[in-house]
Amino acid sequence: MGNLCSNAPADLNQAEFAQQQFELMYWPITALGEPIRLAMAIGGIPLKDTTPKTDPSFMDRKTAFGTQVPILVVDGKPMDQSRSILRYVGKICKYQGKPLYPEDAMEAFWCDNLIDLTEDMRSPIGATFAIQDQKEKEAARAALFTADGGITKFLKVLDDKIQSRIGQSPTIGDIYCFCVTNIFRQPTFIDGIPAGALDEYKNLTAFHTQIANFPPILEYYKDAVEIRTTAKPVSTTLPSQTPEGAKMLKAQQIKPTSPEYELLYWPITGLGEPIRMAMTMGGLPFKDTTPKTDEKFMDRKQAIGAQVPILLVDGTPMDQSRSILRYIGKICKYDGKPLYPTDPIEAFWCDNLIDLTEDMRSPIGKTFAIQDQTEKEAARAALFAADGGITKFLKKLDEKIISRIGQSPTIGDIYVFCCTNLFRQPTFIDGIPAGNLDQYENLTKFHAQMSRYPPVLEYYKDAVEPRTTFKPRS
Ligand SMILES: N[C@@H](CCC(=O)N[C@@H](CS)C(=O)NCC(=O)O)C(=O)O
Repeated sequence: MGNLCSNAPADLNQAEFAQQQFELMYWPITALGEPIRLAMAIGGIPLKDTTPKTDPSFMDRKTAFGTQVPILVVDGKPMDQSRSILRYVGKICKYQGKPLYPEDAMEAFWCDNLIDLTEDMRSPIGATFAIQDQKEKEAARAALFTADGGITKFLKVLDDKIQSRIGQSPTIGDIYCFCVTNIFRQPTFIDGIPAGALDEYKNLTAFHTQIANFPPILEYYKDAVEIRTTAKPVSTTLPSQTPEGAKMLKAQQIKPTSPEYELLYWPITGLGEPIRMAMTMGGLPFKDTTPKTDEKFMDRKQAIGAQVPILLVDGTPMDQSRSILRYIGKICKYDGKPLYPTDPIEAFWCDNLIDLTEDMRSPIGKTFAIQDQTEKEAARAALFAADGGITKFLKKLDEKIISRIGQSPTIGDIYVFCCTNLFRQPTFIDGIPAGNLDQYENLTKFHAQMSRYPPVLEYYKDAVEPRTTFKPRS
């Protein structure tokens, strides 16, 4: 039987997983735990659903695991990071014989892309949880749903994209989108969400009907109360594919044979560099386009209508940096091993590293909005103080990264390397204290390992600032 730390078989046998004991530790709310619960329910794998309400030792156990919930405990061993868990569960769970995380690299890309777009849509709510004053908090939340609101912007894109999912077999991307949009429907555990906030999104409504009517989902929510009533169908009439949805799906189904790759991104490292580096390590030639090398850059980006980085595969645009990175990881190998592991448990740890790195990187995001230079630099320096928002995760990363020393490189490693380099001098982000990563000995060893791979040495051999941090430090 597959043990959590051994290599689970690539050829997944549902019966085998049915013998493992799965327990999910999470709050009684839906939020980031619900997609995991739902994926397991669809896959028919029994799950012990543990909350502080059902287990008096919940908080002690969580403290002992030393991480955030949701935590999936498999045969007593903890797995954290909700979307890493979800991808793992998507590989071991099937609906009508099809894995919830597609095996085909291009199909998996569109599944990841839906998760990442949903994350862009969800994440603006995060900052509002810190607002103490109730009225102010509710006003801030309502503002996110106004015509020019931070969530509205992404809901529009999501409403358009979701058309391609009508009539398709469910994936964890669908499940994630379904659960996360439901937290913005009334009744919800988040106060101050305007009633009917999603009513104008017709495609999302059709999509909700489709997902809510899948038999295992209907069954799962049949006795749902309060916040979970939003997961029940509002109609039993299943939606049909729109012409636009059919067109999108066709564009997504292109199977590139010997394609040309072009990356559109700013000249900085940022979220484009992990993709550049993965393609370099995988020996995949690509055209590296920035506004400096293409005067039509902004027009082309505008016409595509997405944020950069954008990877063009034979002219077809793919967006969302980590979705692109996972795709590249599946089609590229280093030393004969794919950069995104094929084994579900190995892939889980690769995803887990990416998600932890995101937790570490993301606090810098809000400092970009600070106008006053002195204030901005102070806010950035504070993130690296002993109790700083980045320090907290750097410590965890430093602990975890030791397991990667001496291992074959993955896109998880590449992501850590590129994102930690953002915080080394010289960097394009001002106000980052010099030498602030020096105390992390494992990250220093890891930097030495990554920077010395022959294709990495070659790629950065003539690097100038800020890419000099990609060269070996000694
Ligand atoms: N979730 C997206 C976020 C993309 C993003 O934030 N892109 C930044 C550069 S790192 C940007 O410039 N966005 C504005 C734009 O492309 O117009 C991803 O991972 O690709």
